[in-house]
Amino acid sequence: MAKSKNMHIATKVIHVGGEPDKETGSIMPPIFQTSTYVQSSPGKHSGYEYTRSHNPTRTRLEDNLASLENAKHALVTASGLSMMTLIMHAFAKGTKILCGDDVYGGTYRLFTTVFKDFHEFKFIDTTDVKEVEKAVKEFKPKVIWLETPTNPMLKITDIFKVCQIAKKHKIQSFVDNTFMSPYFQRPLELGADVVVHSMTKYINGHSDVVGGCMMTNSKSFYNKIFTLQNSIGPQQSPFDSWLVLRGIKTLAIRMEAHQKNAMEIAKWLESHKMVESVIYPGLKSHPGHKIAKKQMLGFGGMITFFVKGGLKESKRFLEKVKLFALAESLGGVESLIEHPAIMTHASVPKNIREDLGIKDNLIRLSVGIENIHDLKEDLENAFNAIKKKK
Ligand code: P1T
Repeated sequence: MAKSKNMHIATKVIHVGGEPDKETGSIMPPIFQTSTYVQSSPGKHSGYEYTRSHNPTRTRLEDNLASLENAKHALVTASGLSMMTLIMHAFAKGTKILCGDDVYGGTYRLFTTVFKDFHEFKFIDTTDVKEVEKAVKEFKPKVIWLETPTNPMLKITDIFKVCQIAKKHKIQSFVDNTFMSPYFQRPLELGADVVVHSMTKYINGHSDVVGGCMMTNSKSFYNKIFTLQNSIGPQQSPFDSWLVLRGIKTLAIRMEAHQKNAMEIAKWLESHKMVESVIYPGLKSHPGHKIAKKQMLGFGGMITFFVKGGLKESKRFLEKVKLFALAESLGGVESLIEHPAIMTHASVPKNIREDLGIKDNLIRLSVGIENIHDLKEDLENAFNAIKKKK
């Protein structure tokens, strides 16, 4: 087979780690549903001793993931948050971490509750490079943690510029790339040290697995995280790794389809009389549109918008959609809709939420790959239902 680094990502998702089984020719990889491996003599084995440490199905997935971000190493865990937990354990006690202010609510909760007595966090608007420079001088962080686009406000940080600052000051940089997937954004190529994903979302793409991963070119950081994963034990099950290997094969066409639908819906919402404003990186009105165009290969499938009115109107809208399912999560083939203030970002304190713009009339869409007319009709029916009840 051709060297994977020369392949297009649409080929890698199918073939890297997806090679036919050497023993039987099975075109689909076996699920090594085993906890342990037989040794021929104590300590003599084929590299697999116990599934908490290694599993051949997981290895295939890790090979695939590393190739997608053009990374040397990848490691998979049972959820996005468990990967972040391992990473937080990798830092010395008291590490200063500069973090984007609009991260996923669960990330915020993990950092500000579980790790608040271990590390020191400062949350700032990383979309403002001057703010980052100022915070680096004053706070002197050892780690910068970015999420871009952010969840749920879809704020765009210039990864290259922030990573340049990080390099100059010997700060380790991390990017949560969940919203773009490696298909639309590859932070390591823009200077980041480590990329993190919730595989639960676009990477798996079918809302049937929870998983997390990280990719890096640093052997020493990979070794650190591997040791932590082996010591703490949040490994993904062989079956779940197999499901992700199956889901990831269509990443390229799914991402294109998500983006096509999202772009059309975003433009349609922007001109809708029941909508106050729309946030989508692909719209010229988005403040980060230029940076998005520079560092992303597409704009993704996530949209947030403010419906005209308040909590009453947004609740009514969310109750009336039929095709869009009212549920947390994102990135599956089916369209989802949710209310960040009550659902995904409830663990962010109200005053901070409001400062960020996560208001009661904010609605988040994970646009699926269904027929565009059906999706628009569903939203239009829900808008009409708000009007009727007035
Ligand atoms: O759910 P889990 O696999 O543990 O991943 C957490 C996570 C990490 N990073 C980002 C950007 C995320 O959006 C998430 C999970 N987000 C949701 C469940 C949600 O509905 O936003």
